[in-house]
Amino acid sequence: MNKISKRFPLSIFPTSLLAFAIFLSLSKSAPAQIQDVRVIEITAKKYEYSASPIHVKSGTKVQLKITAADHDHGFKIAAVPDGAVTNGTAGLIFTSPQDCWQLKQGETTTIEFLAQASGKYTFRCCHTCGVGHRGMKGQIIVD
Ligand SMILES: [Cu+2]
Repeated sequence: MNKISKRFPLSIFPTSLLAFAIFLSLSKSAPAQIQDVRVIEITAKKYEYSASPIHVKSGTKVQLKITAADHDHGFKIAAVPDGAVTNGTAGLIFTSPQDCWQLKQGETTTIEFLAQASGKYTFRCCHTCGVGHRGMKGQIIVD
């Protein structure tokens, strides 16, 4: 009798370990089920982004994969829709916000955000790339 009561606490150990393992496997797989990520490939070249405009549905998690084809370029976009006050409620929620993403020639840069509020979001080049630099822009339209 005395022997059994001494062993009892040990028998709890494997059970709690198993519960912990189940918890870990569940918490790992959960985020993928909540949101689908839409991957959109864009090419940046003198002096345009293709394709543009880009339409996405509100509530979509978006991953832009931007490849600078011919030269270094940049990517600058406001988190609020065109015409809204700059300190207004963000419509695009960026995973890692940046003022200007640098797009290196020949490389692909990934920019991730949640398209939360509908509207037009104009993006433009923020790396001086030549005579047409100022006109190099595109649009994301959240429907
Ligand atoms: Cu430019």
